[in-house]
Amino acid sequence: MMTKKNTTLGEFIIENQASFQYSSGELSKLINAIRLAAKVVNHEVNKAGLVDIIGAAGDTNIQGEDQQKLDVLANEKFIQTLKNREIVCGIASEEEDDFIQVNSSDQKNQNKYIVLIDPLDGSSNIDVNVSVGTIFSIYRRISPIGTPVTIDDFLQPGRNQIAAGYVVYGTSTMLVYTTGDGVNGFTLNPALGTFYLSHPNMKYPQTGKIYSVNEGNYVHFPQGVKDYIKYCQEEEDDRPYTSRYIGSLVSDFHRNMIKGGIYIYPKSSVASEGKLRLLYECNPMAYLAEQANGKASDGFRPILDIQPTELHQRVPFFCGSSKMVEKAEEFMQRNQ
Ligand code: P6P
Repeated sequence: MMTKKNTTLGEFIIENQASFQYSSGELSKLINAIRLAAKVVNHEVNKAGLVDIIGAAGDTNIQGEDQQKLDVLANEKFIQTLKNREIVCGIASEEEDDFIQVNSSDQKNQNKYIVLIDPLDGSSNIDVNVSVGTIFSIYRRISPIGTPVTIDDFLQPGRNQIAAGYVVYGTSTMLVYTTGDGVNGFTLNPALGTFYLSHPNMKYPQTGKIYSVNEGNYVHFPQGVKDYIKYCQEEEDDRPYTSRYIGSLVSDFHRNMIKGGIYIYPKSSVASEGKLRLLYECNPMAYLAEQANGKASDGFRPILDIQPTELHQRVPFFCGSSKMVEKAEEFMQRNQ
């Protein structure tokens, strides 16, 4: 794995393409397509605050088009980019009720990859200038090449992912991804429009002192989560921990991977399976976590081992430093 800092993402992809099993260059083209879409969305996200000023004439932009919500725009940009480059046979998105069949112009449909995306996670944070993110997950199709994709292509367990990653549109814009050989982070130089390898071989610290959970829901949490939160707040050993909750999954995940920590979105009496989606939020983040020596579970079993049953199903999510996730699971199992 090439880890020389300041390598560009393009150079990195080429250098490491050979290390990817069954490399046919398609995955590299796919990562490049995501890179391009990320730059387009980054531009829109960064000027979001100016829309009211630019679009002073009301809810239309200078082309007279209806001013799109950014998550709708991000969804369209990622889908359009993936379709135009003819490298996938199917796409699923948080913004789309059903999966999208992608036919090739030669009608042979020889493409073998499918992509699942949350095009702009946490988009409600844009109005208050808090960072948001794009999350993506890539699988090889399991139905025969050349035939229409089926729902089963999308309902594969997360363990089958061949690549996953996120873009965090924060104080700087970063693309962080894995193809199964570790996790690498690339920072966008906006002046050049180039991503540079800034965080090679990212690893979760084995433990940490940060816990990320929306404690406003405390009264609704299962007893095991309540007990773990109280454990984090006790004055003992390396505790009390620090509570940090941005309300943007990719941002909380990213900070915890660098500093050590745990993110929890549990089920509750008001959200029977939690809030986060298995296929395009929890599975890709769980794949990244495990590739970075972290852990991700639903409180009892690894996220990546869950057999999906529906495209938009939700699961409880415990993710971060391995020792912290294991401790939280102890409290969950004690109260099962
Ligand atoms: P709550 C954003 O809507 C999101 O999907 C995640 O990015 C974030 O961690 C979570 O939901 C925040 O949800 O219920 O705490 O506001």
